[in-house]
Amino acid sequence: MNVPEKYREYDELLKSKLDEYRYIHSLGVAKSARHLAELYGSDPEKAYFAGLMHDVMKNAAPEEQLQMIKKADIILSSSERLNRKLWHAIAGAAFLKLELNITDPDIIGAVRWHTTGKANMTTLEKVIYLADYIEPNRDFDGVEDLRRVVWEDLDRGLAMGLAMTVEEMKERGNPVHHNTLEALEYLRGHNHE
Ligand code: DGI
Ligand code: FE
Ligand code: FE
Repeated sequence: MNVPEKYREYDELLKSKLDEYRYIHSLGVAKSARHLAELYGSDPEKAYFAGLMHDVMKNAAPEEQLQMIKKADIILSSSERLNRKLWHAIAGAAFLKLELNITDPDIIGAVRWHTTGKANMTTLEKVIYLADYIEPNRDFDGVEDLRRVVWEDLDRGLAMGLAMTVEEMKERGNPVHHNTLEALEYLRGHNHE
């Protein structure tokens, strides 16, 4: 009903793998990603699909996530191994590649980097990172400000989203992943003109 007919089998898969909260969030990310892609010149269909699938491994048991990562021959860095919140993005990208035979590197990258971001992101990667942050079901202090900036300017929105994550991690006493810091530094280095 909610998801276009051509994605029906993926919709069924998500319904079987995700709890209701995460499923509804995924639909929100898909729709926001499509709108952002239309606005910022990325492929709207790829954006919808990547948004739909970005959290596909989020509700899987940690052991299952690690298994999927191992199956894809990915070796986690020590900082990634220590933070299991980061696993679902890596495992999700591996799942798309290995189980769904998705070969588009931009779609795989968008899922892979949706939690931390990284330096020099593609437009699709930025779109998924931010759609995850501002989809309509998100409700946290500052989300309205972030939405406004994201709809005005993708890179300023990205810098704001990344900075909010850094602040949040500091408040919670969690280590900030180096990819998140590198994403911010990269944007700062490219914003002097
Ligand atoms: O999967 P979602 O909840 O939709 O969102 P997400 O993939 O951005 O995951 C958010 C979680 O990941 C949240 O609990 C905080 C954590 N996280 C994001 N960036 C970092 C991080 N945790 C650490 N330690 N360091 C980070 O840089
Ligand atoms: Fe996620
Ligand atoms: Fe998400």
